[in-house]
Amino acid sequence: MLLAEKGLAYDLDEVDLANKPVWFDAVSPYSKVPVLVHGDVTVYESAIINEYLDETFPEPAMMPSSPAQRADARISIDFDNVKFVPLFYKVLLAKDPDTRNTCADALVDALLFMEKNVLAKRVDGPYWMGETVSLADMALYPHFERIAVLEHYRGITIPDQCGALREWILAVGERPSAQGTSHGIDYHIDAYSRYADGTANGSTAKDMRT
Ligand SMILES: N[C@@H](CCC(=O)N[C@@H](CS)C(=O)NCC(=O)O)C(=O)O
Repeated sequence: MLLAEKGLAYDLDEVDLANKPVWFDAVSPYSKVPVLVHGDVTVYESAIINEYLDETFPEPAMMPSSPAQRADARISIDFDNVKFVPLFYKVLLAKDPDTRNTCADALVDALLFMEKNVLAKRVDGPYWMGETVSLADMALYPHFERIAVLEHYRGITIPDQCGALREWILAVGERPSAQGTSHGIDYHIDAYSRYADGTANGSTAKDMRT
C-alpha cells in the first residue's frame, strides 16, 4: 500500500509460505513476509519497512509534522504490532475453549480501546490521524481488511460501539492503494485456515503459540 501511495515502481514476489522458495531464507532472517530489497539494502518487519520507505522517499510525507502527533501514530503502530496482531493469531490458534474465550475478550477490548482512545477522539478527517493518510493507516488497515476471518472462524465481530472504526475501514478501503493491493475475503479465509484448524507450523504460528 505504501509503495502505491508513494507512486513507486516495484516488483512483487508473492511467497508461498507453505512452500518457501530456497532464496527466501537468505533474504528474510525471520523467515517471514514482507521483506523489502532495495538495491543492496534489505529491510524486514512491516512497520520498519514503512519507516524506511518514508525516510528514503519523503514525498508525499506519511507521518504528521508535529512530534506529538508522530508519537501518537507510533503508539498506534506499536499497539497493532504488540497487542492486536498477536491476539488475532492467538484466538485462531487457541485450541481449548477457555483460552479462545480469553483471547476473544482481549481482542474485543483492543477494538474498543482503538475506538475510544484514538478514533473517537480525532478532530477531523476520515483517517487514523485525521485529515491526512499516514503510516498508521498503512500499518493497521491490512489487518482490518481481513477482520472477517475472525467472524468466519471464531464468530468475533467488530462491536456496535465501534462506529468510528467502521468508518475508518471504509475510508481507507476506498483509497486506490488499498483497492489495488487488497485480496478478497475468500483469499484470507483460505490463507488462515491452517491457523484455525491448528495445523499451521510456520514461523508465525511458532511465535504466537508461545
Ligand atoms: N511483525 C511482522 C510479522 C510478519 C508475519 O507474521 N508474516 C507472516 C505472514 S502474515 C509470515 O510471513 N509468516 C511466515 C510463517 O508463518 O512461516 C511484520 O509486521 O512484518
